[in-house]
Amino acid sequence: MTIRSQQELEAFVKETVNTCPVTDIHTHLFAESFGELLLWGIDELLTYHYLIAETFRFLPELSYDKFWNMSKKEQADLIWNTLFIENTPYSEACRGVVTVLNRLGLDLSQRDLEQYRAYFRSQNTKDYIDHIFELSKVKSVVMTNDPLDDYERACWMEEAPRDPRFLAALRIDPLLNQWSSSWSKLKDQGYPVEEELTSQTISEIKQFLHDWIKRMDPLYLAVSLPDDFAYPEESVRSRLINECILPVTRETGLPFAMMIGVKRQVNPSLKSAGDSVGKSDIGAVERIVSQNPDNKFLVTMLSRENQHELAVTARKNRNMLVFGCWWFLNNPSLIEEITRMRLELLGGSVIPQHSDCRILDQLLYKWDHSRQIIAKVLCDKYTDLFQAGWRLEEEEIRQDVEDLLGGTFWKFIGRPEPQ
Ligand code: RAT
Ligand code: ZN
Repeated sequence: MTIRSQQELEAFVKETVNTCPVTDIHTHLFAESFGELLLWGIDELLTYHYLIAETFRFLPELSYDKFWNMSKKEQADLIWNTLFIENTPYSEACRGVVTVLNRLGLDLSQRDLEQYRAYFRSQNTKDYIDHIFELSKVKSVVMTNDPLDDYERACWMEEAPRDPRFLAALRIDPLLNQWSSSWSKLKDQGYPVEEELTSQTISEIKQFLHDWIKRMDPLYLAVSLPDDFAYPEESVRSRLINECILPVTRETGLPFAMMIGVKRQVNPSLKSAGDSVGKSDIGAVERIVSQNPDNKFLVTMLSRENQHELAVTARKNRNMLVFGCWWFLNNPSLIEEITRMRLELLGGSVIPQHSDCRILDQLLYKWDHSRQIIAKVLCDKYTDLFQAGWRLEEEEIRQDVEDLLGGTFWKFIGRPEPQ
């Protein structure tokens, strides 16, 4: 059906974006078979590392040690009181908790944390997972899978039946960023490697990657990289990229996902909340993608200052797909600005958003909030076309939205989208 008016256009775009099933291409969520790695519920929501960092800002007297020695429940109580009772929860991470509680139908007028806890206690994991996927209209999520984590590795070794909603991504941060301590872990797994990158070590690392690719069936290999990431350079990381990661991803056809611009542990006292951001050199991205045209790259950058040049670099290199508004960029004002700019430079050849959820329930807010903005930006783009006399079919809009919320990713990785 042809859209006849601007009003019709707006209503149709909003409805379509709000109901279209999503493939969430980067999360830290886990399927039920991963046991304690799957996080959900109010105490997990409240102790999200984004909220921990915010809490310390309001409690200058609170010692870091005192906080970290508290139980999870005590930490959650303190965060709730500080950010939700004593202050108004309008930061994006706080607003997220409010959206989740609201979407679950809990009574926000009471602000009664114990009542919320009682609700979550009454849920069982299996049904709750189904409920969240249904409510958020997320079709599948890509996990972050670390083969050097002992607990996680044991889960993979059990070969439990896979939940098709939870897809794998092989994360290789320890390999690329901490080789001096990781090499012995490969050795413990039976790969005869040494710290020095001898030819045997290189071929054993490649074997390690091939074995884990076979075991996990990941959709891509991924790494987060520091703000001073350089390529090429004289470094262990660059050698590992050139001699292991690029050949293995080329052979297997898997994309190499680079998440660039994190300054790890600028405040170690904040532990998992202690990482920050730095502007990176787009030249490193340009060089790695253009010198390796037979490799596929998924790229996101953490600094706002890198976003425009990142989009331009994607215009020049079709083996690269930009994805998501990552971490400190996952805020409405920045998502809007970045999404608008990306659609203007790249049309639909982009993945506008991923959630980065660590706690299952967060799917509700991260996607609700992002859908709102994606719909708004798309409406503006379609309105510009409409006013210039271009007439759109509903089916065309539906297709665009499906592509932005998953289709473009599946086409890029060259796999059929699971139905
Ligand atoms: O957004 C986050 O939760 C960060 O802590 C990181 O996990 C980041 O997304 C990453 O994947 O390294
Ligand atoms: Zn992440």
